[in-house]
Amino acid sequence: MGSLHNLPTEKLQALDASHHLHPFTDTLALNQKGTRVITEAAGVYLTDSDGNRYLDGMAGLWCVNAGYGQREILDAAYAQMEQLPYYNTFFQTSHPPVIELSALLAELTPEGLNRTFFCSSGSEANDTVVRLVRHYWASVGKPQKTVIISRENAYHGSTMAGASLGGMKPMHKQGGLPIADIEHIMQPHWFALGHEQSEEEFGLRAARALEERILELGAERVAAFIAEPIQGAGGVIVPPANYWPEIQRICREHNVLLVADEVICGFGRTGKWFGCEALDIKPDLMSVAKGLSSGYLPIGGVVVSDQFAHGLEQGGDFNHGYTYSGHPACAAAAIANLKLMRREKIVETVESTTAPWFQQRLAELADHPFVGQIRGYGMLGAIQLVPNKGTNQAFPKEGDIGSLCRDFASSNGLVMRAVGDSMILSPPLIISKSEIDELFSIARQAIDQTWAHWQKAS
Ligand code: PXG
Repeated sequence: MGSLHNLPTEKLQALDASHHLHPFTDTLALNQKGTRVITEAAGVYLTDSDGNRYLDGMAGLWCVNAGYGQREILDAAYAQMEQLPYYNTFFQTSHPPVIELSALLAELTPEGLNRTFFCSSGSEANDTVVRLVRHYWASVGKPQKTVIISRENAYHGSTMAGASLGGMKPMHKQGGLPIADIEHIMQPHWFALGHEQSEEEFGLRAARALEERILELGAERVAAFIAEPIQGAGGVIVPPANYWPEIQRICREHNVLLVADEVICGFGRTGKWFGCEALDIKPDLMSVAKGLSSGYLPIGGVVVSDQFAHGLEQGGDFNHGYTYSGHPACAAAAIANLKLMRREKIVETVESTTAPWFQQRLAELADHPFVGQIRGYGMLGAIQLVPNKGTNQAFPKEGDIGSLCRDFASSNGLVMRAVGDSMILSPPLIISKSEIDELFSIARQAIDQTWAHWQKAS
């Protein structure tokens, strides 16, 4: 434990303000307000440096699937660090944890996806995807297939390639992105974009945008389509039921690889091990991270199909890799996490018991006068706040109301994320039914408070 652990909150905040640059943050604004300093966690609860307790409705950043304080994950990482804290997987070497994890993933991932390239995060996984798919097509004699199609409002990470694949305009603006040969099509967000059409008509329209772009570019130039089965950071956007089957058909017909970004959907979040299984998608590649180790140590990877791996083998050296590809302690934590999830039947419990309860409690918020739409799947939920119920009209300044609701929630003891004016939930998968009740009672209270504030102000 660090030596600063017992400092008072103001001292920690002052040091943080002086020396720490935070991700996705307006530094001046944050430093005026001061950070919330989280000091410990157990199960689904966090504690801050003032002793306040919060139900973590976001599982950290959509990652602590097994919940906090799982002793066997800690023990596995510690034991591995004692035996072999680091060795690389370059230059014809390997080590037992990375071998075991690769084999375990092959057991858990959908049929035909049996090999994994390791890295340390979801962003690195998606950078690896870009290099892998371009090298694959060059290896099988189609080097002109370089374009990767993604979607507006997708999130695929913060590295240059990850942010380029992502469809977040404010990210593209900072740093001259996207990099070359990345294209974006519309997202399947019915509430925001297709409200005047039926959900089915809109689902087809959103999927056909992919076909139109492939035809515009020429299929001989298109390497892959990448998408999250359900968009997470974009606002928990569950596509219409006919979207994915149509995407699948289009990729097959035009010989375009299908990459599922499972960084959020993977490892039980949807009630199946992978979002692909829940939505019946057959990807050629899957990016994974977050829930792979339940966030205990940083690890990610790209899992590829046998057919893809065989193609790649035709291309000789793949000139790509990270010092920490398959890091032994991170691999050991991931193995322990996956074994725990499998033994405790955490994914099965989500599917049969806790996710249905979570979705039922979430759906009850639909009749709140401040709620315009409920989106949800498995242990993912979004509560879309609107000024005029029955319309998809936005608030005058996007995000202010969402942030206010988030702040009310945290004052009441719940971490709930705001994406614009959608309130987002993605709790640890070990959450119990009574903890789900507690979560929704605080969420409703926060929405009531935000609504009261809005009515007074307008
Ligand atoms: N793909 C998806 C689908 C993600 O959600 C990444 C890739 C990148 O993973 P890394 O490990 O490089 O962060 C993510 C990450 C948020 C939030 O505020 C979401 C993510 C990360 C940080 C914040 O919702 N998702």
